[in-house]
Amino acid sequence: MATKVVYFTVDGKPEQAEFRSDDTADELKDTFRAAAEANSDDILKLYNTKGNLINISPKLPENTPDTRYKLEVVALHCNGFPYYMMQIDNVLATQFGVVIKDLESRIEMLEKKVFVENGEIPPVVGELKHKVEHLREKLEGVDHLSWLGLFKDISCGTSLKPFWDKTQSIKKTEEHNRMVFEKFKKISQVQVTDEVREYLRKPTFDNWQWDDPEMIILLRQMYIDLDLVSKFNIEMNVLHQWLYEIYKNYNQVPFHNFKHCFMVAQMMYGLTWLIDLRSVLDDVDIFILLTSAICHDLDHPGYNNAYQINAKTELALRYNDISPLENHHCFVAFEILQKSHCNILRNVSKEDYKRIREGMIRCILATDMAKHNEILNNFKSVMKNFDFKSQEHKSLLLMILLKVADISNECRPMDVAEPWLECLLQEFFNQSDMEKLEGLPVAPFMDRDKVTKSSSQIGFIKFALLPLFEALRELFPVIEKDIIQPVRAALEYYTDMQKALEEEKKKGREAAKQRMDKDVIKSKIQT
Ligand code: LUO
Ligand code: ZN
Repeated sequence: MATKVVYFTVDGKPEQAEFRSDDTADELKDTFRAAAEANSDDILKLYNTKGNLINISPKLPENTPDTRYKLEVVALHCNGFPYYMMQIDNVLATQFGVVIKDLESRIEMLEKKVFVENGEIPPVVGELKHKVEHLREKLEGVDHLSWLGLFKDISCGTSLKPFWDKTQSIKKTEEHNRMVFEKFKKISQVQVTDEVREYLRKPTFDNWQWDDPEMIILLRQMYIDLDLVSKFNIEMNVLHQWLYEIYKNYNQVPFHNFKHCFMVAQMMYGLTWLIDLRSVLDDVDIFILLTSAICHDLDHPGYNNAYQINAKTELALRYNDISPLENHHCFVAFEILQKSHCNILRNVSKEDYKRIREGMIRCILATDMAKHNEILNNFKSVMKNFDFKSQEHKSLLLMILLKVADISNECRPMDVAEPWLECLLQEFFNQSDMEKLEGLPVAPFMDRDKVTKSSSQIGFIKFALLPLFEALRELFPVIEKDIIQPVRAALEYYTDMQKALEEEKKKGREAAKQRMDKDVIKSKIQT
């Protein structure tokens, strides 16, 4: 019986295989599997010298050592990670089309096979088709996926390069950062007008009118106008470098980006003046509040703790599922301060540094909403006889103030707050789409098929925002008019929106019922 020899590479290693022309395709595949040390359910892909995928069968034409085929193994599953995600690497544009086609043709074959045997297509095949279609849409439009894997080590012993690619993530590009820094340096010589400095202290401040370099200047202004630059001997160029490092370490995600950092800092700044916090807190506490607000979401990936934990990302692993994101934000904040040229703490005393570090860690970790009720209850318990001399009472107050600033969008004018809700829901929907694709649990308030703006806000305002703000009002009644009233107005706005939505649905149901009744009557008349 004639035998054939084919030459190929696997993982860059030269191999050759000999087989008989009456061998079956599977036997030939097993030979290739053995050469690639792949297991039985891995997918094999053979490319000819032109880079085209070719079928593995005994009809495979013989070749020579210098026209080798290239064999690739696609691990079907690895750490529960579906193989199509393994395929996505920096040659995404060339490969993923093949992977999706691979998937679609396999489903086609499966559909035919099942139809022939059972005379029908079971729903599961239809669902699989839908999922692959959805995946194609997601991947074709995706620009956040590669970030997803930045904290997910998926190499797990396969020959495939990890699919994420650090240049292709939600990180800002070098030229984008340089352009922002150039404009920032240019305008940093300009004095901010008194009118803008006044406006900057108001909860009505509208961030949508300002670009990133301008917001960096306004953050600098906050340190100047709170006398923190002088009190902590911060050299101006160090402050500039620190603000620029902060800017670079916020990512291009829909909600938890540099604008959110600015908004939380601006709300903290506004509360400082509205309540006159400097009359009850010392400079170190004021510094902790503003600096924690600026640092509190550093390097946020746009996927929350539940995702990090369920998807077993590197962050969840590193922080043992304990507030992985907030721990990471805090780590990045102090990693930046390790660099002398942007260390705004480099001239503070050892004891001030210790207080500042302790205060920032406590405040940033307190922004984990999973700790919301625990922190609020602790604060309420000390509220009864709050002692501004007690360090424990004051540190609870600082945590509450940062939490208030962090989730306070709804106390802003509707045309400032509503776009923020859209950004938030966009980020939540990106996450829940990905969770559906990966078969991970999906939180109802993130599911695009379940959430409406009004439904998400009514519950949130009633059960998270108002209880928090009303607790703070016990200590500082001055926040009633400028902070709490606008939130009540927002609650009314979303309640009315919800009622209108329900009316619509009711009308829709009634119209459908009338149509049905008419059809029934018509059919009765015809029979
Ligand atoms: C609360 C929160 C957590 C993570 C990320 C963003 C937010 N924020 C908001 N959530 N920040 C501001 C807002 C806001 O105005 N609305 C909402 N609304 C919905 C989506 C919601 O219910 N969020 C929510 C509620 C509780 C929770 O953990 C207990 C996490 C998110
Ligand atoms: Zn935040």
